[in-house]
Amino acid sequence: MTIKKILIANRGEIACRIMRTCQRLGISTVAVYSEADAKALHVEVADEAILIGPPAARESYLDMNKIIGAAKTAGADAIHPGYGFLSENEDFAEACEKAGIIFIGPPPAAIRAMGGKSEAKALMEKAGVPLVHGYHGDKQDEKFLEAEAEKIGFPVLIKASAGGGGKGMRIVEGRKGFSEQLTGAKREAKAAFGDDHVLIEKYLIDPRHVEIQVFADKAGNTVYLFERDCSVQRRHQKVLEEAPAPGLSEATRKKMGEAAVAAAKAIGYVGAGTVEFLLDAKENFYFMEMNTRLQVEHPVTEYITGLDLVELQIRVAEGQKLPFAQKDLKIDGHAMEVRLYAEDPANNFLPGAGQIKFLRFPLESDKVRVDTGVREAPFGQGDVISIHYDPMIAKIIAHGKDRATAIANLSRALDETMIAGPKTNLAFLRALLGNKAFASGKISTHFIKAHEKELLPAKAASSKEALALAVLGLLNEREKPAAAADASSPWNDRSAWRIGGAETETFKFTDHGKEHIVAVSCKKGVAQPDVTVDGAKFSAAVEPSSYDLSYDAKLDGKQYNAALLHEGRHLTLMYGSHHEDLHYLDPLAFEAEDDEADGRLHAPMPGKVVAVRVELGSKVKKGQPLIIVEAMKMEHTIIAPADGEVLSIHARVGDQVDEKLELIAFK
Ligand code: MV4
Repeated sequence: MTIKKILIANRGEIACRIMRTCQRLGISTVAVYSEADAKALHVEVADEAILIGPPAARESYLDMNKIIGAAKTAGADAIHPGYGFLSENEDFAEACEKAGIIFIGPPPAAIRAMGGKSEAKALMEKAGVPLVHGYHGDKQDEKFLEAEAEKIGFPVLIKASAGGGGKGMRIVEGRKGFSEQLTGAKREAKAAFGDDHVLIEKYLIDPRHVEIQVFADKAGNTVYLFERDCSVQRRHQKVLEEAPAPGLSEATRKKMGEAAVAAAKAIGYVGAGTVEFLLDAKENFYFMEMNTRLQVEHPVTEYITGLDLVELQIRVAEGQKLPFAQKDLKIDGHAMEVRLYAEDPANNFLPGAGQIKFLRFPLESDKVRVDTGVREAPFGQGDVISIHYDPMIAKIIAHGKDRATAIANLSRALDETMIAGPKTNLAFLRALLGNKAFASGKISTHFIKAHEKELLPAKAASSKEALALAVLGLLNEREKPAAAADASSPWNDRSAWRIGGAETETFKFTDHGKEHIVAVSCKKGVAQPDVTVDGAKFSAAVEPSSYDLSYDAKLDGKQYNAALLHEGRHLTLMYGSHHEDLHYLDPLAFEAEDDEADGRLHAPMPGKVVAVRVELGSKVKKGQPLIIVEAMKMEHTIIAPADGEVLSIHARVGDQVDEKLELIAFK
């Protein structure tokens, strides 16, 4: 059977990534999309696209009937589920089969076997895969579980059997806290999964998360494609992944790989899967769970093996045998991936949403790869990061001959990356790659927590160089035509610039409570102005880009490529590893744009008001919580920016609020 047409039951970067392989193989692609994604990249890239419903995932990307219906309408032979959404849903896999459509993934029974933690552990125990010492049986009464915990030895970890992502997980230090923690874990598990079954394990103090990529064909050939270290995460959300795992011995690599293959064989696995292990400092490893799908971080494995995992998935689904055996596989160099998220590291990583106003990714090469589902946005018309879906903007992946080279290549790629609009973790990722402890390979699941202070540096005062570059950006912006480039535009006539204008112009900024003055004189025209920042003179040159907000600049002979986004008094300046928010006292912008100055506080993102902690006329202290808004599964607290008094409140508990809606006025 050859697959000629695939429907991709997903969106964003993974949909685009799957289509890239399909195009190379000459397979036609069908996208599905919600109303929120009508103009999304994955829709544009696909050969055909079918609208499947409103923005809410439950009514579109998670609705099996709509997806199978779309596949039938389009006449697709197969469905690729990507990851998330329906990728690990055995009912969906079964429904595809019933409809005569190939599900590009494992058999439904294999998905089911790994669906529950307790059942999976029992199967793995039989297959000889190492487990963390613990109890994963059916008995659930408290006295019994407490006795088991005692036998295991504290500290223990209570885990929801149906769980994932740390939900329903509780560490218990000693006998005293056991009862209370068990009740808490069961309550959380019941609420999150409708199932309060738990298991108990010895708690490993500071493990690494190392997972093995496995691949199996329908003939029973099963191999491992080595490991990925995904220890660098926060709150169970992966931030950086790499392959191979730093410092892992060949002997352990082989043992882990063989254990993962045994795990896959025990459940009759077919296709791409990942067996997750915890690894301790002595290289003991323990089965955690198996993900029965392709994973977000698969590109690092593609880099070190030279394989295209999506192509292999398609070949296996067609019934072909794996074109290699274990002995043919070798690790080539080192690969590293970071996840660029719309989130605000300075505000407890609050997930972000909103329009991308400027976006530049690094050039791709044999060493740098970018997987994204959003677009470069000329003149501010970028894609919108929607609250309905995951806030991941892109994965940036680099390869090198060794770990240090991969880090250097990835750092350079991040320095070529510019994004303005929603707040992102880009500076955090740069700090991570530049961190000494990270460079030494001393990573574990507690790495981010242990190094949080170094990774979240306080905002430094803007340099003279930054202020000069910002002003060059402002000059450049004035010259930019509103519409597309026009050869006869006066913009292209560099010599005519500012005829009749003032010889010297000043620009004012405030930064860290200080005023800065930048003076510009354009005797030789805008292309070569003299720029003076707080009295220090630079000879400058500026060369605009004809297609976006960026420009090439020179300051005292040093070359920069920069981009400037100008929104009233707020400037976003990006160059090299810098992303600076500058406060420009634009004479043309209104004072009232400044929220904090006039004490009007707005919703940080669309969401629901879950608590109002103050009343009209309340006297509040700086930092005091005022209103709590729940959005994207997290609570966000709006705090008083200064001491003051509440003048008005515009939201009640239960209100659905839009981004930028004024919630409270404050004196
Ligand atoms: C553990 C553990 C320590 N000891 N189990 C977290 C998610 C869930 N799937 C399993 N997890 C853990 N299980 C024992 N017996 C520590 C974690 C853990 C973790 C694991 C992988 C990646 C990040 C993590 C962050 C915190 C805790």
